[in-house]
Amino acid sequence: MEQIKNYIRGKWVDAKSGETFQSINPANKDEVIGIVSKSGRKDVDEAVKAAREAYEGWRLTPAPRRGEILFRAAEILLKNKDALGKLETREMGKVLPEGLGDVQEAIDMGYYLAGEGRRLSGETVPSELPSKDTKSIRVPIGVFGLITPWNFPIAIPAWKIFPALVCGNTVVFKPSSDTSVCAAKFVEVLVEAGLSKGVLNLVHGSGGEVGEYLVSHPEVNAISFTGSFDTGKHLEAICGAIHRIIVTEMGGKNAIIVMDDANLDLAVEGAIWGGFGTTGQRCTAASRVVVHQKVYPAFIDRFRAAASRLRLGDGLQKETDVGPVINESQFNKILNYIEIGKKEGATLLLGGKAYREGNCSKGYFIEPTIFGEVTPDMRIAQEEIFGPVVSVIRAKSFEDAIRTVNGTSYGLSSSIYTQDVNKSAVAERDLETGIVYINASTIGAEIQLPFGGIKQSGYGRKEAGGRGGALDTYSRWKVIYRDFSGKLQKAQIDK
Ligand code: UN1
Repeated sequence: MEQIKNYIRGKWVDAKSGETFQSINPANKDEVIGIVSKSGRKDVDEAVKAAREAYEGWRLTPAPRRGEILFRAAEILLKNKDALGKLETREMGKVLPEGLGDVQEAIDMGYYLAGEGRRLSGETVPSELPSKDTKSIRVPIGVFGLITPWNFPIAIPAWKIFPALVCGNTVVFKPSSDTSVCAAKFVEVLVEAGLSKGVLNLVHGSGGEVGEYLVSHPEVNAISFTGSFDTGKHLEAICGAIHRIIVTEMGGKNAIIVMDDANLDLAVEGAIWGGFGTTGQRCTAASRVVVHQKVYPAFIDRFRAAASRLRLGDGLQKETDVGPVINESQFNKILNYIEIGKKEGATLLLGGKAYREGNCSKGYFIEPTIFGEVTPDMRIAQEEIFGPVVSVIRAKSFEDAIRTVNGTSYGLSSSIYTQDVNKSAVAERDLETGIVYINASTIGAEIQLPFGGIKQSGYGRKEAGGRGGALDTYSRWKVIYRDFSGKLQKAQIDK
């Protein structure tokens, strides 16, 4: 079992209180993965101070040098991919291929942003005057507080930490306490890659105590947060009052539209993978499927049949398709939503309860659950459940389907299965989400494109990815005018 410490000013240190908490395997509650330092305000103070002091040196480190460290980090991640993927499965529960995929996403992000260290380009544009040059350049923002969730324990930290670093910011990283061990292993990789002390600091602990204090800390310049809407909104209010930049990414109620001309094989596979992949614990999960009434019965039959074949179990086992959910409070929350669905009058078509067979008795397993005849206003069609529960909604027409998809307070990802090029173009234009997929599920965003949602799914700049989500989020524009005429200003103005 691992002893997991904070990493502050280049040293692994215990929390000042000396207290600890446990990180456990959600597939087997008896297995403790790590004993983790339980931090408080004083630890955050130390970490922020270290990041502040390291900022000058890091800001002035040439961006290509900063990028080289990310390149080395990607190489080390690649070398350790197998072990890290397995650790993800043990600490978070996702099946091993997904754990490996998560590490791969961090590797991709590392290589991609290492290259940005040699670009980080701004613009040069002509001036109105003959002897003046004008340009915009990207500069760092300062000390970034980064708060990450448990569902992508290495990828999402990479989404935030890599661009923050390549742009010249220093970082205080507060990962979810459910995946503290993965977070520490990721920081170890960056340390091995050659980061100098204080540039990246890690503080473990609860969101309410450590996270919130970090967000409001006077020496922090900006925050990036991924998590629930309620927490994100609360943090936005704190930042609004103290004039602090915050980027939030807060989940979704994503939907797949299945039109009457859809290739149903593709649509069913998309609904399975989008609804039950990562046990439904993605902010991009396809928790609603909106099906044209003409193909509703056929879709339901095939979707239910395919979902009933999914095998629950420990994600390290080859035959497992769906792992556990992350912890007891999520487990109870999801089961409660299933009860809400039943009370609201939706038809339970599959699953609907905890799963305790065989070696699943010691974990937080919930059967893949499908509700049919869901109406768009039911709570199970409006609220984020973050578990293996899919609501199928009948649509009268294409327009009705678009209206239903748009009719929630979230706006992260959506998808349409159709063979009609015109309908796909209208969907692309009218679906009110940050990401739209055509003939593919709502999940599977790639790191070289911006990632983030609208409405309650996201606030501020894009969370991650591409130049729009990585560079624009972690740098700011500075505009330079240089006059080399040697003439008085007044003499130059002839307008
Ligand atoms: C999240 O769940 O917070 O597109 C992000 C996807 C993943 C990202 C999910 N690459 O499904």
